[in-house]
Amino acid sequence: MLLFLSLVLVCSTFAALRDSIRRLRNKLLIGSWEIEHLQKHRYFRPFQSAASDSKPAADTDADGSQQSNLTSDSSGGAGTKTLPTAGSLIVHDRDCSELFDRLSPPSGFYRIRPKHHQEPFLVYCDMDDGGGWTVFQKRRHGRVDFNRDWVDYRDGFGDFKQRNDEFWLGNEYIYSLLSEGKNLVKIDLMDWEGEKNYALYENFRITNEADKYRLQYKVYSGKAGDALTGGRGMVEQWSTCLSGMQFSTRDHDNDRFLQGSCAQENMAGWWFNRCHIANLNGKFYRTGTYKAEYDNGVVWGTWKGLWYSLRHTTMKVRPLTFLDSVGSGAGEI
Ligand SMILES: [Ca+2]
Repeated sequence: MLLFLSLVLVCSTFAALRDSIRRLRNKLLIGSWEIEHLQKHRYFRPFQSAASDSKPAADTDADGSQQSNLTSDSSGGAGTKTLPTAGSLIVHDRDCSELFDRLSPPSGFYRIRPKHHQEPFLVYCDMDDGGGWTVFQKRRHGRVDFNRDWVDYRDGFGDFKQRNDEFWLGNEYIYSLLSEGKNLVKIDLMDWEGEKNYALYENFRITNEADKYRLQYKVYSGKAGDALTGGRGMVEQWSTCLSGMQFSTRDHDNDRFLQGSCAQENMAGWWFNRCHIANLNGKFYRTGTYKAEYDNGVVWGTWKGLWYSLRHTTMKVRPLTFLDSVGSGAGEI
């Protein structure tokens, strides 16, 4: 009996020990997660060689127009000792969240550089809605044609000057922005009555061009419904789930619809299955509800159905670890 009691005592001690080890491990995980966040957001990119005495070529657009690039100020460099010399004052953040953490500028177009080896490129930073969002798709008024070839979708198209300009950032840029995978993509939607809605996807990413920019994402949340996955029904998901689908354009058919081309039918470059219930690059109808041979509007099927074309859409990304001071929801889009 005494032996039995001792055994019970030993077992319960072991169980308590195991629990404390588990708790400690969790604390450790949370700690390293916080360190990762700090490293990411307080990171200050090393300056270019002080020998550089010319203005970086990236400050000028292909058409020669000057862009509103931010220069670093002497107070912004958290933890940096060496101040740049003249001619190397331009700091390119990895994305809009880094820029937001560093300078909290207003929403607008800024140059970023997600990878060190990349040339900086221009993006729209949404510094409202909690701030720090790098925008990679925008529909507003239908003046930009989204029915384009592979090369246009790869390199990007549209206008990058005014707040309401429409664009597709370009799959190659989107790939470099999303390649880390630990991010949150927010999809903002607005109908023709001004009602807003949104969908969030964790760890949204695309593969490289060799794999045709295949779409991958994890957890969905939000109020507009998980249209990328094809809604809730298994049958619908079989033909419309876009997770794992390659990107298609009118001249590159990579969909699973054997009898035709989803991109041609839907007049858009997008990830298609057979074909979709979500296509934010579709034809822009100014009427909301539309009639056509194919459901080719700007569609988020789980919110408005396939035969309603949305008025505003925005696709934007920031790190999953970004600490949002106000909380993002159906904010300004
Ligand atoms: Ca096909």
